[in-house]
Amino acid sequence: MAEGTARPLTTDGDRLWRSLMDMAEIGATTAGGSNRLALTDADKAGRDLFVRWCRDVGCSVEVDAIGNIFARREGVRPGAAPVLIGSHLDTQATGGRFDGVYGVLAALEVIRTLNDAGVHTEFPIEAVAWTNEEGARFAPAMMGSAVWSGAQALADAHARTDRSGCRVDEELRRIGYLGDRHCVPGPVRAAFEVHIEQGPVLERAGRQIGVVTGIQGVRWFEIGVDGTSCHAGTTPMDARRDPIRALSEFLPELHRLVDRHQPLARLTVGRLAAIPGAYNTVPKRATVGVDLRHPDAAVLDDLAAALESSVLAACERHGLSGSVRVELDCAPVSFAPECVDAVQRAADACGYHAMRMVSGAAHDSMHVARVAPTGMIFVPCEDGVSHNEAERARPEDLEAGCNVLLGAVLELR
Ligand code: HGY
Ligand code: MN
Ligand code: MN
Repeated sequence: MAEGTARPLTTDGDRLWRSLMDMAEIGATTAGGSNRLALTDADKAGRDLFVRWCRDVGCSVEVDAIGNIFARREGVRPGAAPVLIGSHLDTQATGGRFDGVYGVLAALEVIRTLNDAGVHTEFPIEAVAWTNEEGARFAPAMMGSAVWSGAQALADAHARTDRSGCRVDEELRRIGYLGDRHCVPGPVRAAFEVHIEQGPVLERAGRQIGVVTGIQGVRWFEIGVDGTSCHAGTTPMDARRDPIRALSEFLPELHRLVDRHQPLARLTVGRLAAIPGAYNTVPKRATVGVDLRHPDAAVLDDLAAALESSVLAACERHGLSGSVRVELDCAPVSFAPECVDAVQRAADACGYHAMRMVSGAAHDSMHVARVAPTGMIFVPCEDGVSHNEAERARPEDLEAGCNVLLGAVLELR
């Protein structure tokens, strides 16, 4: 901290931690993680708690037609466009206590701090909880921010179903979050999201703050291979049309393809199913869910093309019919320099060791950045572990990230 400069306003890290632990009680798993899959009763309970806390600090709360929650603290300049700060409350089924929820509760802590300090900003501040960021129950991921930004049609999102056939709109209605606010962005001054890094970069570099300059591209593929179901004991091997024969050829090929694009390319096969799924019946269909990522859009295109030809060629060799459907397609995003610089200045003013970096994980800010100047702030998580019940973050790092979020917002006033 330079001599003579006023100490920046800081947030209450203990209060933030208490809020995080209170929220973590909802959907707590026995292994110490969180399970608040989107639009489940646990997600509802988390949403209700967040809404109550926001109303307790004087925010007006609106919910839009895809369930995004906007908790508004008024500014002093009538008609000024809001600054959005937020993230998501939904988790993976075996998620941690910080992914997403930290960004939502840090936004609330910023509002609590401004109230305590009697600080009024010209613009309104809206703390946001985006619906279904994870895409773990209903694909695609980042659904709420996608609909809000115009990247996905509301009707398409409403019609998406989970594995048991429940529709998004029915579940939103059931949990009381099928809101009447239109899913259109309106003017937004800027947006910030603070999040755990979910990777090892900050921890390895010994830095407390990540000044995020952008997010790598991500694409999801739903691969289907159709064969013919038949008896496992009586059907000769050369008389079968077994979809698993194609999978056992193209999956190794996809990994070899990505191995040739290291260290940046990422391939994850997170969903596998054989239908009907009996030991003694050759499957009539096999489905594979693939997540492919790369920071360079052109390379991601090449990898996607190679994936599709590998799948279809393997099916052809075995006389099977194959399909590759793109379930999610988010191009790499670069954040607005004014927001990146505001985050940097806020980190510098607090005296934190910061570094600039690109996000390996996807975030709602990918969609928000398409309609408003956006920035992100990262803090380390232990061993970079996330999407895992063992996800851990240090209270002092969470407080530091929250202070930078507050500082970045105040940089704009
Ligand atoms: O998929 C992602 O990168 C995010 O963590 N949901
Ligand atoms: Mn997240
Ligand atoms: Mn996540």
